[in-house]
Amino acid sequence: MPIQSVERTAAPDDILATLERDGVVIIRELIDRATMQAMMGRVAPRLAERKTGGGEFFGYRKRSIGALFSHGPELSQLPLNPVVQALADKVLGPNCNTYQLHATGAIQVWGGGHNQPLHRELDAYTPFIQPKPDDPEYILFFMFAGSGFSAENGATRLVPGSHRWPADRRAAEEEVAQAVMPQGSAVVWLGKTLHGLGTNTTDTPRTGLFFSFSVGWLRQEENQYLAVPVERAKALPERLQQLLGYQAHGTFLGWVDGRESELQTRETPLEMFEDVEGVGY
Ligand SMILES: O=C(O)CCC(=O)C(=O)O
Ligand SMILES: [Fe+2]
Repeated sequence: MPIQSVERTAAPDDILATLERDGVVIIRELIDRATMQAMMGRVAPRLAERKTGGGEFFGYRKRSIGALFSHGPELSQLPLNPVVQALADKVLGPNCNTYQLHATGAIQVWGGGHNQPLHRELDAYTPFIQPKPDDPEYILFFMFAGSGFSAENGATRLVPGSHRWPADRRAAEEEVAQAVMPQGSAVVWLGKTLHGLGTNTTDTPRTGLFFSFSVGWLRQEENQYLAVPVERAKALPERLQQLLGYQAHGTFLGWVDGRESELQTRETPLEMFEDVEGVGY
């Protein structure tokens, strides 16, 4: 089954319906090309400093960087995009008080490697969390096409419908589809959807800019406080600071001893602290 794609002007509820049905959806040209070129201008030099490698799991021909939002102000637009926020609100909102950035970066696939083994974002919690078809969603992943993604250059391979599979079901090759999409588009998938990077058989690299969100009570995959320390985070938009984790989840997760710092959220959690006795304030 091919991956369904929608226009960026599609209603978020329609995008959500496809995402919930298939576990994956492509939003075509969500970011315009000029903006994506500006973002690429920030990340491409950083990727160029990295060695090509990644071992067996990444097919030996990968270059990557993390801490995506510390590489330039343009990049902040990605997680703050209204369509991105609407989807995250709908998918993760019911399962937490606040969701957070989980992992961020850019990943480049060069020619000559092999397909990455299919895996799930949720696998980072193995063996403590097993993917179960009816569990709530804990993770939502966005991969933006920094270059065009084609079948030949290693577009992400995904298995539509696999978010509803038992953990041990293996995908047959004919169940795998590729996220072929023009530059600036985004492929969005759920934490339980099987996926992996594809093989690049061309002589130009494929580049993706990615970030995921997780429910705010789960340990973040990338340590956001070290990736974007307070001094750097201060320069970012307030909503992005919150998404990085500079906010509490409800009253009891993420508090800091008596410090109502600039970077703790100014909204509900701090007000709630004033009403709660015995939590260090
Ligand atoms: O770059 C891609 O297409 C997917 C990468 C991926 O799934 C991973 O690195 O875990
Ligand atoms: Fe992955």
